[in-house]
Amino acid sequence: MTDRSWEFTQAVTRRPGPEAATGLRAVDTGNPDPERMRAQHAIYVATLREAGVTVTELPPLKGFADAQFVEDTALSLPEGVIMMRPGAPSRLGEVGSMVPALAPLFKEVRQITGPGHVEAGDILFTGREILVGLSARTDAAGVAELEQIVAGWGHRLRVVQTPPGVLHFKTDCSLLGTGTILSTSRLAASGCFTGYDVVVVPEGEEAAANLIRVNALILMAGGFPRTTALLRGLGYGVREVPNSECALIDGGMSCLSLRF
Ligand code: CIR
Repeated sequence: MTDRSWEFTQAVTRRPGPEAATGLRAVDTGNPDPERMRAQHAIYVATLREAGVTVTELPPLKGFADAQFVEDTALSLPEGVIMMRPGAPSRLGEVGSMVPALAPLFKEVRQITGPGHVEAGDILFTGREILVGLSARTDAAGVAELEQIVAGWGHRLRVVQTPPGVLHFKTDCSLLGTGTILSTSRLAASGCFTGYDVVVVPEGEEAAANLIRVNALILMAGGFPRTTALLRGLGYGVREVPNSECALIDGGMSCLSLRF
């Protein structure tokens, strides 16, 4: 068990391909521009490197429009990696392609075999426990299978609820540091962060809640000036990464990498 679960030495990312234009989305506000998405993705990867991690970049995965959101396919823990079983049928096939990339990097590789589903966008490892939000993508059967695996590694798992209409649990929250969570007010109101220090995202900037703390830096999507000012005022080192294209298909900072 580590309390500094925001410290990382490595990350895995996958470059978006031309098919990213057709990625899944809850509300259609237009297709992302794959060329611009690639350019923004390159800035994201460069910022991860600035934060001090070694990044393994995988090539685009043909036939999978959402494959750049590698986070959803695997949960990385100090003991090993657990391959997920996405609840979105079009994303199930992404998992197999991640195994050969991840296996050499982890001591152990485990697998959610089903029939349940879990996407790691619904999982927040705070260092002291693993919070899993039930959602349209993550169900009780999947969480039960996950719990068996992580309990074997000595982790406590707590089941919580992803707010209705929100894609993933981590769409609405992030780990800012040891014992400190950034959350939307709608999620914080559920009481799931009792015992943590909670920083609430300013109203109207809810989409800023999905950020990543990587060593001394916070990577957050650009365009949320009040959240940026709030976090800088609290003493965090913040880097804004342009994310307009992934945002069109419901993707944020955490989805774009697997960190360990
Ligand atoms: C999806 O709907 O699966 C993708 N378009 C977005 C996935 C975002 N992933 C995440 O929040 N962890």
